[in-house]
Amino acid sequence: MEKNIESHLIEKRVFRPSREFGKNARIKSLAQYRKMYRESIRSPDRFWAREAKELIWHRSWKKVLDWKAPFAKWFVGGQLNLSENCLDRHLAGPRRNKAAIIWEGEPGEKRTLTYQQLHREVCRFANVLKRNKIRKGDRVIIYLPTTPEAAIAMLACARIGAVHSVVFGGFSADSIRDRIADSGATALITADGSYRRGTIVPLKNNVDHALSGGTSVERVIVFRRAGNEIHMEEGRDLWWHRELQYVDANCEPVPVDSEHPLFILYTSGSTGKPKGILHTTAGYLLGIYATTKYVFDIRDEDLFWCTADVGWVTGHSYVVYGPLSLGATTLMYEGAPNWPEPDRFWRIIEDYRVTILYTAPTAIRAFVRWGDNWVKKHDLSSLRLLGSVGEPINPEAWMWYHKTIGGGRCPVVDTWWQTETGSILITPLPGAIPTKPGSATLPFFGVDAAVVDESGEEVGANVGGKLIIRKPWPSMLRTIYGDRERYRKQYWSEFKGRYLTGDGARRDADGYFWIVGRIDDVLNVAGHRLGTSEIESALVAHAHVAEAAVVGRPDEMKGQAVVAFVTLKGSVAPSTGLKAELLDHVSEHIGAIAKPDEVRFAEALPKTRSGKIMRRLLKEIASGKTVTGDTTTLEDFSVLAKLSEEEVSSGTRERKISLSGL
Ligand code: 7RM
Repeated sequence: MEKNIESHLIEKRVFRPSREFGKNARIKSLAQYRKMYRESIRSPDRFWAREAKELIWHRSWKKVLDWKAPFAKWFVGGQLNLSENCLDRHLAGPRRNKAAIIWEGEPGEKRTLTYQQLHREVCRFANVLKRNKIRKGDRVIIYLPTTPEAAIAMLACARIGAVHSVVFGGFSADSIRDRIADSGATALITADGSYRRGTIVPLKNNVDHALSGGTSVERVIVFRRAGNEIHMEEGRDLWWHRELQYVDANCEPVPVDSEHPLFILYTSGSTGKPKGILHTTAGYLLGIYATTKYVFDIRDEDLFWCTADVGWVTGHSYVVYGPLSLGATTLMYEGAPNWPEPDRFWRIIEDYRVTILYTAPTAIRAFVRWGDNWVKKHDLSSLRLLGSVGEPINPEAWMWYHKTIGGGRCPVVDTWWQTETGSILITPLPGAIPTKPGSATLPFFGVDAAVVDESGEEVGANVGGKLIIRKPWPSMLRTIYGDRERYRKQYWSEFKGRYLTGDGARRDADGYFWIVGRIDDVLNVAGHRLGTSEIESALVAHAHVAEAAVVGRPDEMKGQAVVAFVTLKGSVAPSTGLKAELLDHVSEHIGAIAKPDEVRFAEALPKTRSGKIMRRLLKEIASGKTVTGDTTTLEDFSVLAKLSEEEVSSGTRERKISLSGL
């Protein structure tokens, strides 16, 4: 048996929910959370049935869960419609004229759609889909910027039972073509262009390339966003606004079975072709409904801003479906966080008085690097709750977020989940669960999470291992589209009947989860198994470091040598002296075992479109190889080229900022 992952960085700070926050929250105390959690694990059927009764159904379910591992069916026999749950049901009362979506474009345009208006637009666009022979079960690719039209297109698909597959607007023609081929989509919805850091991204152009040579796509509907010159293919391409002239605003929601497919979202496997993660209707809706309600404790008065792009699962669940299913107001922003200046987010929060902000560690680390002055120019006193998602958040970044953005008064919810899980699985509840910087804390209701060793045995406190989920949960993926065998193998075969997350983690003596990164990234140094996040967090805790990525390089003596790629804050220049200082710093914080064998200063780190550091590529660079693996999810190719140069010259060159997925 392999050794367990060791933990050396122990965080001692604890932040208890304020009495004020707890008083108003749905879950008010740790005791209340524990009681409900116990019930949700002992009697999941009862627990989830009670939650599901808050949704609207056309036909009630006969059975809550049918589990023939690894295939789950939730709310068997039930029928419902997701767009009806997000729209129609809010029209009867005072929410009818409340803002559903508040949108700001990168160039500065502002739009607000009330629930009534959004309902109308969704009905009209659903009629456009029907007019173009798109039927229940058909797959539709959505390749749009983060605009209300993205939400409208998604909800219109759901209204008629079509299955959407949103492709992130930063992806290339090749990625679109692969996703069309895998899904067999017959229609595609796009825009002429979108704005990114002041320039126009030629979305329609990319689509033309993707479709050249022939695909299953017969119809392309084009939303005019940027006004750039584009080609319209006769007989295939139609303008969104022209199509609207032919339809009325009456479109009854089509009731679908609970297990009717809702969407396919592609994620890159670390190797091989992208996986189409399939989510179905009732379970997914319930997962995002319950987490938006309890984790963000969302209220009618809130303005909720999740900064994710709609092309990422976080955009699906917490920009669109979660907030709308609760009748809340969701803010959408199209562009980059540093356009025209690095204070765009803080400007938006001040202008609209955002109350809940949900963003990613990669963004938070960038804000730290850009400096506090950009924040201090703005009044952020409207904020009451902060969230983080996407990567482990380094304790120093957490502390900065809490103090500088949250003014020390906002709870921080570090939410762990995956495209596959559909909704948040491990997270603090803001009025109930004390937080520790860097920990996602405790499992959400119904989530039976554990950390196990190679043989599947649960490990003791502060011992690292593999993070698994031992019971099915409503918003779990149902399969990899078109490949049930890959689904079984990838997620359910290592420990039979248990879901393998692929992440490494440990639990501390309070049962809190600390995610230490992807299992593939775990280092093995002289027989010690080390998670990457702890060494990275120690580096980020140094005053001059903005970001760090730690990887292993084969080493004859030690098995693996530790290589740290480090980016520095603002005006700090790389130097040999600083390298030595960083080595000492890690030794002091964690111990000599974790001390990097090599520190390499970099201008930027290679990241996925959603901001996750791609350690796999750094591993190849660290061992002197050329990069061979899949790089289709890489945000900025120039970063790779620069990293391969022997050493970054000193002095301050302008840094490329890679945050397009936010
Ligand atoms: C929502 C999303 C999933 C992977 C996951 C982790 C990492 C996400 C956290 C986190 C530590 C967190 N979906 N991850 N959230 N690691 N703490 N709070 O990110 O499919 O794109 O990625 O992201 O490794 O397995 S995803």
